[in-house]
Amino acid sequence: MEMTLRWYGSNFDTVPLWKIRQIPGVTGVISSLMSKQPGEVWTQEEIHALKAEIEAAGLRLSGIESVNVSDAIKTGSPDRDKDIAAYIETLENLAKEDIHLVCYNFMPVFDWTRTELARVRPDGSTVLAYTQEAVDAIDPANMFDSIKDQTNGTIMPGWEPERLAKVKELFDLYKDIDDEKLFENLKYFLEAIMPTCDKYNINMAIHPDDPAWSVFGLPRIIINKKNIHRMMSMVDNPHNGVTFCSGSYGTNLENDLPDMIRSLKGRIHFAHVRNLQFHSPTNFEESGHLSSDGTFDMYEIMKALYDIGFDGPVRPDHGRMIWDEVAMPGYGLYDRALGAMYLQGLLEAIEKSNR
Ligand code: DNO
Repeated sequence: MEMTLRWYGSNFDTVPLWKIRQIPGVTGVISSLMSKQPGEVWTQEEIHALKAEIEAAGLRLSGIESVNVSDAIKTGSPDRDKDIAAYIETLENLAKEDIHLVCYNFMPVFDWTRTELARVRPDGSTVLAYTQEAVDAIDPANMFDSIKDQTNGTIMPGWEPERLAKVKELFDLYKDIDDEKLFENLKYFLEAIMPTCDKYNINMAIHPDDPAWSVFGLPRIIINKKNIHRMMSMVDNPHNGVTFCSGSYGTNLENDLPDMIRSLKGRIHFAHVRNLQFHSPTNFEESGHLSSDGTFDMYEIMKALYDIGFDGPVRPDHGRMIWDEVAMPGYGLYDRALGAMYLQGLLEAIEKSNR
């Protein structure tokens, strides 16, 4: 496993690369061209510049999170083929720069959804949190307004203002799309891109829907073991794989995380490992990574990844805001660095006890 951190690029991230470089064991970053809209081609020059900047800081560009999929592709509208062609061109350009891992999602309208970005915990740290009651009480058009004062001036991925300005239109686009239709559109997309992935050895890693159930009546399909296996068998190709995100699948307490990991042997290309603390099945917050700070057994999660021979990039995920840091919610330096060290500690112990 390669320990990495997510980095949004110097125009978007509050954390500079040199600080990431000083976290022991972190050798790579997972990054993106944040200014690109879905459906736009990423040129080889742009990718090269990103990669060169990361390498100049002594790190590796270990993969992309995300090359976003357009709503035309997700809804299967007539112009989807144009967007798929652009997506393929981006994949080719990434491969020319020797990048072989692409994380993406197939969530309608909203990417990940949280109802609080700065819930205060007893130790004074602040964390991202979710309650179903808050979602049920809100008009989706006001979703962003309800949290916008808590973003610390940053633009959060999936919550870009230009996208949220047209939430109503987006809901209209998806009004005839149910789970079955979304599966069909995902299949169409994957079938179209797999020849390119085969040719250039690109691993596609779908990110789960977060939370792992329908919000605002929208269909959500990448939510549990059954659906993820359906997705993999409908386009049965090792390049059609998953981002295993413990914090997203873990939102549904019925998901047995170590069991899911074991069932996905060979198809996990990327891992996000973090913990959640539950107050009820639909009220949770993003705790520190340590097992005893939340609900999940982080040892069992890392052990399952180790046991299936997972050797791709792993990253700590959303961290708490601690020590007066001001950063993009979930993506400060300090708590993610603690997470990276803790996960590596678990891994060292697992490796040595297996010798
Ligand atoms: C949230 C992230 C997601 C993820 C995308 C992948 O912090 O985990 O925004 O990057 O869903 O496309």
